[in-house]
Amino acid sequence: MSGGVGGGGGRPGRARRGGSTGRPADARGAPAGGPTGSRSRPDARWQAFAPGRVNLIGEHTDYNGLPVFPIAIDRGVRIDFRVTNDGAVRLDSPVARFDPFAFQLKRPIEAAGQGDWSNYVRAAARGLLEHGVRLERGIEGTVTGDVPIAAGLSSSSALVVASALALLKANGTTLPRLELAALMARAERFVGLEGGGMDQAACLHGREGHALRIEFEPLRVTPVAVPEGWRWVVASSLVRAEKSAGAREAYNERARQCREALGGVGGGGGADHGRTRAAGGVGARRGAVSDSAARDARGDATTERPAYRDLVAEGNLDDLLRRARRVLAPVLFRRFRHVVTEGRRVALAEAAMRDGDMRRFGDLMVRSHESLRDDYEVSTDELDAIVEVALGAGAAGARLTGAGFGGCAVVLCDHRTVAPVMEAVAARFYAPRLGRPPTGEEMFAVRAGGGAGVGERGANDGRGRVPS
Ligand code: GAF
Repeated sequence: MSGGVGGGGGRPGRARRGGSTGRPADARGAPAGGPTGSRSRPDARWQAFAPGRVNLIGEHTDYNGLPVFPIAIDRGVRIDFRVTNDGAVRLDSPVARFDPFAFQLKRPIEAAGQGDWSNYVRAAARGLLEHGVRLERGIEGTVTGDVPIAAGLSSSSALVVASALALLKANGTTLPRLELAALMARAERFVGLEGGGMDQAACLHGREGHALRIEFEPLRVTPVAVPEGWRWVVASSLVRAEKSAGAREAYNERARQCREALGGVGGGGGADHGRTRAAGGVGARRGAVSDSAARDARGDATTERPAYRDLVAEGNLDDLLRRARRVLAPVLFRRFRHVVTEGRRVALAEAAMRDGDMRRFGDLMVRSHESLRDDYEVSTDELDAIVEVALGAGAAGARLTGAGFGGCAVVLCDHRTVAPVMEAVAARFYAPRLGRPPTGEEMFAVRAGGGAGVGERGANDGRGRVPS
């Protein structure tokens, strides 16, 4: 097992934090105090469920048009709802800090204040309306869930997708999953994060026992069976990574730097160079699921610009990196090196999983973490510490998952090492910080779960999944 993660300062740059408290943010000890718990809603005939995701490898590659490799998890967001005829959306939550809200399904749908949770529901409605979906009936209901929020597990995309499924059901219509994933990825940018398309695609295409290779331009999803006997453990760094707040600026800055680096290496040098092909592979018009369609729609298809995918496909990565080092400023070179090497690691990791070689998979996770820490500068001391403790206790691999800047680490264990690894992380990471063992929302084992769905509440199979 390769080491070298964690420990000591003096490394190039640390991620700016979304706001570290060093302790849980709600009375129940959840890392982020998400819309958890359940509330009886006797008048709600329907339920939409959308899972969170854990990205196994391929971080900050999606908005650069390179593949990712996540799992949907067996935790998610539920909306119990009834259909209304007044064209309004009215939702509440059992969590006190999430105020009830209402808005009309009429364009334009205005944003609420920054950080307001209703913006994710508004984003879904706005995306559907702009896509030409007629939304005449509304929904009234309650949002609950068990995926910690601001934890890098994509609770926000789960809320966007669950909202879209509820609105589609209320209006008696559907969209193909790929199309809906691409649409919701664009729609979620309403909250201001220049995200790629990973989270919404993973949420809609999850398959039990399978990881998902997600490619962009055009959007494609290929399930890959996780070998028997391997488990993923998720451990919160206790640092919130709010997509709608502090982490957003740092994330968007990375996206800008990637475009600039691509322009430099590709020959254009301008900050905007390559933007159209590096924007995450989520189409721009009704029915589109590819960025080529988006380029066509903007009338710029004739300007062929470099894409990370083309550069990586050119062959020798060392040559490419030598060229990049010559033309890029140091910080842009490091961002560039992360993106292209991470793209390569995704392909190697998928091959390792298909070969059943999960030790190799774990090594690649560690390389990914090191690159995110040193080149992309999105890790934190807390994430590094979890990775170091987990590897020291026998985990096959560990890395930060999601955007970073806080959030969670994902740890790969064979079934025999799950317990010792969790014990070590509890003793060496949580005990000194919390003075108590972690709750089941701070550290937990996850399975690769199924995708989002909507149906009658009675059809719920007991784990939140409903027919699509
Ligand atoms: C966030 C974004 F929403 C994703 O699109 C992805 O870029 C991820 O950060 C980093 O890999 O979850």
